[in-house]
Amino acid sequence: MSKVTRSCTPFSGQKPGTSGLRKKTRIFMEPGYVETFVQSVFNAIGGVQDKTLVVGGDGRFFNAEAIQTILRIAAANGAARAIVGQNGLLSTPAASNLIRKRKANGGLILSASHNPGGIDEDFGLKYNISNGGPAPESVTAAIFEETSKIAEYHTLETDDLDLERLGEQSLGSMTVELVDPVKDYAELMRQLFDFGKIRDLIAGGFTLRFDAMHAVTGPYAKAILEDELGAPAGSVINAVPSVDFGKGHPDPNPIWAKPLVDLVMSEHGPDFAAASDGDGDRNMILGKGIYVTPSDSLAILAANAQRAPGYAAGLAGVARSMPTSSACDRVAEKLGIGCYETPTGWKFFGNLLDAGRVTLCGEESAGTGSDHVREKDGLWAVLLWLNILAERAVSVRDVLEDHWATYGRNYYSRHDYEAVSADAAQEMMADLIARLPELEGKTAGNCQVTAADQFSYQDPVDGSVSNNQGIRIWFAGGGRGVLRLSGTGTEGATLRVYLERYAPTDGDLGVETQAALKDIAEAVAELSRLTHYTGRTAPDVMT
Ligand code: G16
Repeated sequence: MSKVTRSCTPFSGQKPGTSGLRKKTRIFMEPGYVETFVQSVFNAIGGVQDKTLVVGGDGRFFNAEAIQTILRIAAANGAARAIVGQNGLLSTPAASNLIRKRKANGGLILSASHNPGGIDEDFGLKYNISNGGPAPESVTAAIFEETSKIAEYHTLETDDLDLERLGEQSLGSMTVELVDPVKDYAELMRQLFDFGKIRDLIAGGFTLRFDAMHAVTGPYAKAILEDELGAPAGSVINAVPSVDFGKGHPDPNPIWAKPLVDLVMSEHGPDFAAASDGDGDRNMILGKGIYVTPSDSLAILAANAQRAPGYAAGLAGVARSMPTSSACDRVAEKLGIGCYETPTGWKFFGNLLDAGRVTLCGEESAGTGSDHVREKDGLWAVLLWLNILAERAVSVRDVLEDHWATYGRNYYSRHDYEAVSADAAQEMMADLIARLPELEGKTAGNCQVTAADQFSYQDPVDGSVSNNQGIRIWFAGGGRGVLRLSGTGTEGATLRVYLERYAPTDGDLGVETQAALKDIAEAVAELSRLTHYTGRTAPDVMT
């Protein structure tokens, strides 16, 4: 086994987006691509000499091969230890937990999240820092800077490791420790929730279905929901992770998890259903005959978290991404706790969590989490919901309707226009930005604009500023439209249009969501000249 230094030239476009580097798998498979990116990460963080790293991914195509490459580079750069999930598997929240629990210096997580997997689909790689959370913008900017000037990388010439064998192996002078991906995570969940109560609920006949979408949460959900909490075998479906997610799209939303939605809407649907994504950090919550929007789910969890032992002391505060509905703001106000509005990207919650300013965070993109790790956590959200349902002994629908009756309802939907020409999308945004100052007072369809701006964020902990984080348009009556371009797509541009309208407690709380938002959707399309620029008249996905 010998250490070698290979000269290389930079690959263009190794720029981390909303959540790490995401590209087509074939791009990651180009000779030297993973090597240069990983070496650039190590260069940007001051090297990995004597450091401990956690490495794992969602099991998609090329996961295992990329892990072998990462381990060689880490060893050749002098890392002391790599803690790796058996067979290269670690859900994103489980990786975050391991970084924290084992006091690792950081971690490399391989995932393109909810994007499909396969040689012609997507792959991703991101670096998480020692708090267990995604690297902040200062670090991702330094990584990108390194990728643009990299001239050599260090690696080992050696055979592949056996990623199945639990325990320690040596790779040069680095120790590689293969761990059970589920054990530590399950232990953490046991500390946060009343497993006895949830077990009693299920034993009493409460039925549930969890769709792991052929992705990484399968083993976690089986171990926790079936083996430990007593849900009957078969309650967790699509539970075996596969490299191409069963040729599916592991995105837990009403479009891609439609069979689950159809099931809960049917006569024989379970009392509770949920799904998680490729790497296990997203969640979708459903009850008999009802879908809970991620924004409502965050608000409901914030209002009820104290019913779970891990949150019995109350919440320090809550945070949500800017495009997420303001439903949780109303809960924070009632609880008299802080509420923060951050740009899209879980990395922006890290400082608030570390500083103890917030306990719960969430996003419209099906992400909810707490200070137990520094990533969003799909199964955690499911367990918190189950704990609340066990305590309140009412249905999901009752919880939701009771919430609206108490706080009013924030009607909410996101419309995605996928694989739009990147140039057209940029032009559309630039045109709208140029016209922002003149929008106030304008009428579009049935809506009148009251204000419009671009969202900027100043981190209250370290003072860093992030500009250009999305266009906001407010309408008379309290409606809002937000437009931004996704930072996680791999093909052209994905335009996201976020729509929201508030109905007070004495307003109409039972309208169909898209009907409630129709006027705002039309106004936003008109003001942004969406069809003119994109050629689209309807979104590809509505969540
Ligand atoms: C990532 C980020 C989230 C973000 C989501 C969508 O999630 O961690 O914070 O909300 O992408 O981002 P965008 O709108 O830019 O596509 P994940 O689950 O994909 O890692």
